[in-house]
Amino acid sequence: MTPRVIAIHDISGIGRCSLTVALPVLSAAGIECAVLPTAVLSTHTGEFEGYTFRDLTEDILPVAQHWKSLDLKFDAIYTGYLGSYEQVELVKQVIALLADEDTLVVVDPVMADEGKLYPGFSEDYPAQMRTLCALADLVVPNLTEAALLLGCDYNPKPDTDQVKDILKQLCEKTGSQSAVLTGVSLSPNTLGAATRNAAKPASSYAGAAKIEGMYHGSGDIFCSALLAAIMNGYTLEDSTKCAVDFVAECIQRTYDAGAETRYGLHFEAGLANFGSQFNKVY
Ligand code: PXL
Repeated sequence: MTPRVIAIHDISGIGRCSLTVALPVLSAAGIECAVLPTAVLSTHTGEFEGYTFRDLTEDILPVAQHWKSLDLKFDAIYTGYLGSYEQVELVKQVIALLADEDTLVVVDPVMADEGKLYPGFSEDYPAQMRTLCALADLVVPNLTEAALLLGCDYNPKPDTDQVKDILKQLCEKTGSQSAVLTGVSLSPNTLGAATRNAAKPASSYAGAAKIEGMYHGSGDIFCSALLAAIMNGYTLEDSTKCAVDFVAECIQRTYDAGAETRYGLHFEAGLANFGSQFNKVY
């Protein structure tokens, strides 16, 4: 059977993030992606002024209840950018309604980068996000989000031991089974992600050649590719490597195009190749 994932994010029409990357990346990997949009925006909220925002909070539970009535099985529930406290509460209810004991719950606690909360999030949002992480099998924060979840200072360049400690604390303090920490640079010329797997609590690291710059939506592409690989039976460590490589390739293509980074990563030309590595023998 084709694995089925619920992706709970906003749709930002321009900017290649959230559902406009989760859907194509998961589909290319042979995964059915059931979308549960939380809001529709004209663009994402970083580096754009005057964007429109249509809130879909009222639709979240009715959509989930309809899916429940169809008696469907969901192999994973994947949450990303959520616009408010209320949406976090509703997503917890969606998980309670639709996840069974085999459903992998993946929380990307999208709220901050480079030491700062994204526009529109209040200082107490991280504590709320932590309550959602408590329901997760896997959390996928960047270094800023990890610091906010743990209530500690943001360190943009942790060393190997500090990375291990952040991962351990993420699992112990949020209650998530496993964690993948993104934006980790363990040597001057690499950037990648570190992993702590509940099944064998040792840390691992995957890096790729670093290109300077802040690329919008790269976290969303990373987490979508990570989940695509996991759903195709890869281990957490191999999935992390696969996602790091895919994001690095997309960043290189975007850089080569000389594109404005707020328009997101040029991932499209790499999708067929990304998908072709999976057997998709469902
Ligand atoms: O890429 C994360 C993201 C998703 N959705 C919206 C955003 C952002 C980051 O800024 O603004 C609407």
